[in-house]
Amino acid sequence: MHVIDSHTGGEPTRVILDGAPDLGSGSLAERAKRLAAEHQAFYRSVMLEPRGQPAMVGALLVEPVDPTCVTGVIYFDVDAVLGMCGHGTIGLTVTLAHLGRIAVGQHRIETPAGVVTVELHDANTVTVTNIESRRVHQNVSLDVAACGKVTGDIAYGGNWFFIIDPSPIPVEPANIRKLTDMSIAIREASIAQGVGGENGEPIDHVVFQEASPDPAVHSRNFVLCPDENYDRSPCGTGSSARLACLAADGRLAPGQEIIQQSVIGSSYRLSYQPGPNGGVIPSITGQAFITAEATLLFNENDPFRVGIET
Ligand code: PYC
Repeated sequence: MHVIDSHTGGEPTRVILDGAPDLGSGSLAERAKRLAAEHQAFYRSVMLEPRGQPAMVGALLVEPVDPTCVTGVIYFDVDAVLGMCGHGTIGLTVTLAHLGRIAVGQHRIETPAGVVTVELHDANTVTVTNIESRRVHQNVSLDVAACGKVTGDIAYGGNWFFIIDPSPIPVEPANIRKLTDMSIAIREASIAQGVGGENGEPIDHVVFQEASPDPAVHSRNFVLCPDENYDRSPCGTGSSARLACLAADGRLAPGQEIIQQSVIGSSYRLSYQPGPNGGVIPSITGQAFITAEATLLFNENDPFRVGIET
C-alpha cells in the first residue's frame, strides 16, 4: 500500500494511493458508509500505531461521480469515517501537486459531504472553499457529570460540532489534557442526552473557542476529533461551523478575513460568503508540507499487523 504523508498546521494526513479495499460504485456518501460498515479493520490498521500515529487522518482516493472533479476522497480517523476534512483537503491538494497530478490554480474535489473547490497558490498554500455550513441550534445546554451545565451551539461544517464560546478553560497547550477530558465528557453527554444535528446526527467533534490575546489573531480553538485526539490544526470543518455561528450572530461580515489559531498556534485565514440555503460558504487558507512517501507493509507474522488495539 503506497501512501504519502503530510501535515497541515501540525495535523497529519495520510493519502492512500493504492492497496485499499474496493468500495464498489454509488455516491461517495454510500461508499463512505460501506467503508465504515465493512472495512473497519483496514482503516484502523492504517491509522493505529505502530503504522499510524495519534490524530492522523486517512484520505482514501476514489473515483469521483462528478467527472469535473480531479479526484474523490473519503476521510477517516482511527474511530470514524468523516463527511469532510479541511486540513485533510489542504494536505491532499499539496500531495496531488507533489505527485504532479495538479498545477497551481483551481480544482474540484468530491467528498461524501459534497464537492469542494481548492485553489493551489504554491507548493504548500491552499484555499479550500467548503460545502455550505450552518448553525442548527443555539445555546443548547448539557448536563455534564464532570463539569456541570455546559452551553454551546450545534453547527455543521461537513461534520457535526458542539461549539463552546467562550471556553471555560484557557485554550493553551498546558491545558490540552484538561480540554481533552472535558470535551470527551461533553461529547458523551450529548450522545447520552440525545442532543445532535437537525436529524439527530451525533456530535462527532467538540470545539472550545476563545478570543486571542494577540490583536492580529481573531481567536484560538481546541477541537476534539472522533478518535479522542485534539486537532493540531484549527480544524477546517470546525472553522466552517464556527464561521456559520459568527455569521448567524452578526459578529463577522461576509468577505471579512480573520485569523484563527489552533491550541498549538498553527493558523488558518478564514472568511465566508452567504450560502444559497441560509448558511455560509467558508473559505479556509492554510499550508501543508509533505513528510513521507512510504510503502506500508503488513507481515503475516507480525503480532501487531492490525495495529495496537487498546
Ligand atoms: O480539518 O476538518 C478538519 C478536521 C476534521 C478532523 C480533523 N481535522
